[in-house]
Amino acid sequence: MNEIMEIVRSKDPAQREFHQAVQEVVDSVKPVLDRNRVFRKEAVLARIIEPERVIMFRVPWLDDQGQVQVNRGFRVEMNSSLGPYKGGLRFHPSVNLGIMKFLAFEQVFKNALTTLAMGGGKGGSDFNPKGKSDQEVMRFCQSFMAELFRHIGPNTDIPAGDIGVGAREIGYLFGMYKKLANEFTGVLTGKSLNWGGSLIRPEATGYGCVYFAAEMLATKDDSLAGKRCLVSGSGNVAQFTIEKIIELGGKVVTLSDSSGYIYDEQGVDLEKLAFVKELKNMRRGRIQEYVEQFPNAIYTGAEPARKFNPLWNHKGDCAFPCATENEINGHDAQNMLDCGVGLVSEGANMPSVPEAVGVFIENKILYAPGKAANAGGVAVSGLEMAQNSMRLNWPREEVDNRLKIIMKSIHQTCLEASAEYGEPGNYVVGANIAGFVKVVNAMLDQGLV
Ligand code: NDP
Ligand code: 2IT
Repeated sequence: MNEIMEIVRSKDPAQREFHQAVQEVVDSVKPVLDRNRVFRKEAVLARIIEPERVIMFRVPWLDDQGQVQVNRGFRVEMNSSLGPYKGGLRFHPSVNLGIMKFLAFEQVFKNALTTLAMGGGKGGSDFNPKGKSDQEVMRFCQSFMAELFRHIGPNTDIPAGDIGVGAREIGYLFGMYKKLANEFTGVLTGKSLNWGGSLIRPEATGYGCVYFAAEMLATKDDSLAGKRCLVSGSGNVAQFTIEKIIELGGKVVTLSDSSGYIYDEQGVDLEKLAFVKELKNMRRGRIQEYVEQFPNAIYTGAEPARKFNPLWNHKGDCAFPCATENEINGHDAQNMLDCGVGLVSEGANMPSVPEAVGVFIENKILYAPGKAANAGGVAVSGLEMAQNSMRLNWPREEVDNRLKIIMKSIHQTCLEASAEYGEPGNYVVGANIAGFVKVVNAMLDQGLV
């Protein structure tokens, strides 16, 4: 195990997020390898941490001033033992190969947990969509796809959205793919409804994250009704997490973006949520505007140098981090416990640093890691692929029911795997072991490739 981590670190010393994601899985699966000589002999760990293929490419585009801009594009095809590579595209200035590899690695285990036939991948660019015109975003997406199209396909690799990639970007990317491939096919998920998208895909990650929380609470004969909830982010995942919490009777008191957060003691209701959706999805504004519209709320600007994030220092029962990786540090985790938080369900990928995860686990709160709790998004992407293959569209209730069944099954799988390996109730260990065993068995069936 130590040797594997040494290799991971020395081969790619700068890829800290990737080291972090691998370390967590390595720690979790140690008892599996101890019990299984074949896994050790076949060097499954060394194989699973190495991407099957990495594509890096130049993305040149012209801005509205006619200036040439150059970004870097990525697609990490991590593991295809369970199905074609599947995973989102992220457009954010922080994107680099280490971030892409951590996300692709997490995606492999997440997709395995969904019960659907999907391998894992991730891609994106260091392009920053903030402040860009629709025309600039379109030219960027077209240039990005001009290279990516030769590497993807409905049975090869199926990208979707992530941070900075929503319905607008998926539309431009799809249009360019269709032109280049001369094929109308389900090569991307998260498409708009009237040209191949699935009902519930926009809602799926947030809804699924709340369904998972409800499953965890049900193990304690509890529910979300009356719970005070702290939510971070205000994008796709946060918006539909809030919508479902409200529907199930909870009260959401926080929301954020990268500039700061709002605290609304009266709670974010459906009317306020509609404002947030319009603000973020249509006007692409800042969350600070919330307090101009609803003056009872308080806005606090982000200060990265601060030891802890005050968003996580409000009285609450449940927390739903839905912004980005490593947004909860050890201080934040301790503050959350001191404020009464007894459940954390991660909408974001790897939002908690290892120290924070340690605090949650030691204190035995209900803690669901992203690869289990946010799997609803990619699961409904899998359902979108199924519908595309059939050239049919399922009604809302059908997709939502399937999503509920999948989240329930992931919850059960995590509990069973954690109990089997002597750590009952530890969803981190459960998710990592269940995902790992499924992927590794498929890899071994398919030989040394
Ligand atoms: P969006 O782009 O829709 O929203 C992202 C939100 O997070 C925005 O509020 C954004 O603020 C904030 N944010 C982004 N980066 C940072 C940062 N460095 N610091 C603070 N805040 C930040 O993305 P999604 O809602 O789709 O994604 C949110 C998280 O959920 C990500 O971790 C993603 O990987 C994960 N996820 C997404 C899925 C999906 O289906 N979309 C599926 C599973 C997981 P700002 O507007 O200022 O940038
Ligand atoms: O992190 C994720 O699971 C996603 N961004 C969704 C991926 C997908 O293919 O729907």
